[in-house]
Amino acid sequence: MAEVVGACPHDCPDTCSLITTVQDGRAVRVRGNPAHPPTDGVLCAKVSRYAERTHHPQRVLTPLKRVGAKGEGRFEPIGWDAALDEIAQRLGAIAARDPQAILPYSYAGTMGLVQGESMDRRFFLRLGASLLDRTICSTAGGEALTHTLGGKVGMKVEFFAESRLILIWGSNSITSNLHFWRLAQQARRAGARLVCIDPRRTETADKCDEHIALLPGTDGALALGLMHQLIVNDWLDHDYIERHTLGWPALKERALLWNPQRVAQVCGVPEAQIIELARAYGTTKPAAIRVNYGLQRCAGGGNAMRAVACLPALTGAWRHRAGGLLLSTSGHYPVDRAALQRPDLLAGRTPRTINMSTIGADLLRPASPEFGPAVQALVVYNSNPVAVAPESRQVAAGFAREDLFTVVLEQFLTDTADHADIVLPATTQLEHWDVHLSYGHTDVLLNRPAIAPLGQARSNAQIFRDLAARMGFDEPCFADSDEALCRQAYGDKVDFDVLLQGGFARLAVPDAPFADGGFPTPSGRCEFFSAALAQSGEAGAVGDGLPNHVPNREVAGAHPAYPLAMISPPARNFLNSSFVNVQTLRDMEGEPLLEIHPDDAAARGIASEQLVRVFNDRGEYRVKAHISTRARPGVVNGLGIWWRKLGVAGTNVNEVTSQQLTDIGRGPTFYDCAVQVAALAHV
Ligand SMILES: Nc1nc2c(c(=O)[nH]1)N[C@H]1C(S)=C(S)[C@@H](COP(=O)(O)OP(=O)(O)OC[C@H]3O[C@@H](n4cnc5c(=O)[nH]c(N)nc54)[C@H](O)[C@@H]3O)O[C@H]1N2
Ligand SMILES: Nc1nc2c(c(=O)[nH]1)N[C@H]1C(S)=C(S)[C@@H](COP(=O)(O)OP(=O)(O)OC[C@H]3O[C@@H](n4cnc5c(=O)[nH]c(N)nc54)[C@H](O)[C@@H]3O)O[C@H]1N2
Ligand code: SF4
Ligand SMILES: [Mo]
Repeated sequence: MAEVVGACPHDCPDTCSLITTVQDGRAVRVRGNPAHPPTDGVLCAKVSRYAERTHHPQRVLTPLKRVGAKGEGRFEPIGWDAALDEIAQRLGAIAARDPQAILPYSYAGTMGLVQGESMDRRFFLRLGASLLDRTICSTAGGEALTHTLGGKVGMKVEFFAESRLILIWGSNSITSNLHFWRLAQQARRAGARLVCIDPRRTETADKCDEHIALLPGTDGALALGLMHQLIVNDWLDHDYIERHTLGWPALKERALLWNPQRVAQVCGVPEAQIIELARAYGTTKPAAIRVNYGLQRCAGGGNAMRAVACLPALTGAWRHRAGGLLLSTSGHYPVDRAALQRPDLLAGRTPRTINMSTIGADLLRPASPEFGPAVQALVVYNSNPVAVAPESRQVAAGFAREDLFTVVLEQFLTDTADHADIVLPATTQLEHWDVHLSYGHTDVLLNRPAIAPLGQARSNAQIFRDLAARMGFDEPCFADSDEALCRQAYGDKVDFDVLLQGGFARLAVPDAPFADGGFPTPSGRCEFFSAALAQSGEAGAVGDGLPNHVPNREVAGAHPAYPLAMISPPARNFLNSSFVNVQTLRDMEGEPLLEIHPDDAAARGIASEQLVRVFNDRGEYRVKAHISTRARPGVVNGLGIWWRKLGVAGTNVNEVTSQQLTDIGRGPTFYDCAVQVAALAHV
């Protein structure tokens, strides 16, 4: 029996410290590390099942070569040598014509710096492949925050426990940020008031003191409405505004256009609720905002995030360590990305960039002078785009192209792996080294392998090292081991011996980072006005450099044929599309569900638990209707993200989502999606 300290690799703000119990070379239990304060000995239900996921009978354990049609998922095992030879030969031939016809596609299946953004990046940079704009989750909010506060920086999560008022804004903490929720409860026991701002009545909303069920995509209007009330009631910190902000006169003028009556109408919530929220925010100290990515998956997501991020500077909330705002802490980490990724390997070449959120359209795009060569080869790892990318009909058609050479590094035969020409078996977190940052706390974590790789699995870094050798890339950086890469990630900024001993190290981050201003923006102030945004014109029609309300493209009730607005937030027992194939977790989720309000169901003759089709011009998916007041009238909630092949009729929620992008950050607009719902016969 041995116990090995590791880190949770998943795309979750909590980045827990794990302890894996190993018996006879097998991981028998994964639990939370009680010595790591943010984890506090507790894991979510999903990762408590990580041993079940790792030793899953359907793990891919050898390289596979396709024998059926693309998408069918029929493969036969081949040896590593044959697999690597074929890939090197195919990629080499394409690269000889134009390496930009090769596209890497990856996201945060693991957030590890080594298995997610080191040897892989070196490989593709050396090759001169197309670059990937990794926008699928957080760039709208992340870039908006950076244009306002100067980086992905903010409150330290532990101090939420001392707040007197917490706005949980666009986040279902119990589902997707469990360890923050513990702190919020601590605050509540000490007398704090919790307010949840979310179109869906989530389990988090149930447990807050108040729930503001605004229409999707109206957060910018709500934030401007709060500013209006702060101004007219003079709940402003004039000294803080004067010394530490930029652009207040112009923002003030805009905010004064947003009286409670107008905001109530746009947001679809009672006027009194807005006035009361503003009073609470304006008069309670310290007040903290836990904003999350749920509000930025729509046309105006960037502007909404900017409007929310202006609020703490108006009231001077930043003066207190338990006041301010937290979206992401990842900007606090001194990661040496140049050392890990080696952009120098481009050697002056400037490949084109392809946005991962429009992969459907881009795989179907022919060569043209503007676009460059058609995509001829795709190497996918740490992601399951066929299930998670918007507008599945196009994504699936792109992946089904017979002339596209597709390699997928995976642990399981996902919807994406089913479309591969070659699948390479990847290790899980229990089988490889890695080092981590977090976007919800401020500790660095080390992940030691607890068990040897299962079957013939290899780590991503190992696979790209092997491919580099096959392609004849002989720069010394292609020889770095996974453990050496772990050390390079932070260089001398983090004491690696501390990581080796305890599994984690704390970053030195000030308790109240902006108590005295000092924002890492160009002006050093909280930038209500952003010159960079005004110049880039990125914020679209309202690109005047000030936050505004940018309405959804697909507003509820606006389209005669598709009158319902659909959002598709994560399911509690899955992590994006990971864990959908873990039986015990799938049993907890039951079936793909669409929550629909009783009035909307009655108007369509939909009975409880009846099979329905959800559709628009982009596509159609099938789910069970769950009649529930968790959905507000006019809005349906299609909980995500099922594997298509485990869903109903081979579909999932992304059949209907769109490839339109956000105002800032080129992000996807999953929650800006008009649909119609119709009953199907009982099956
Ligand atoms: N259990 C579980 N945990 C997860 C994930 C998972 O799939 N499952 N995914 C992980 C990932 S990748 C991420 S990015 C984070 C995401 O976590 P969060 O950033 O918290 O975002 P979501 O959970 O996507 O959405 C949060 C809430 O936003 C609401 N919402 C939708 N539209 C709007 C809107 O217009 N305005 C407002 N105010 N709210 C809106 C949704 O109803 C949802 O309840 O969670 C991570 N954690
Ligand atoms: N409709 C709708 N769609 C959404 C969202 C939504 O809210 N609604 N959320 C969006 C968001 S926030 C995100 S972040 C994306 C997430 O989308 P993805 O990043 O694609 O996340 P997952 O679906 O979890 O898929 C990750 C895959 O990586 C694999 N993997 C894990 N570790 C490793 C490893 O070490 N090596 C290799 N080779 N593979 C590994 C897992 O087995 C899994 O299949 O989805 C987006 N899609
Ligand atoms: S998914 Fe999040 S809550 Fe669950 S173990 Fe990983 S970091 Fe912790
Ligand atoms: Mo995400």
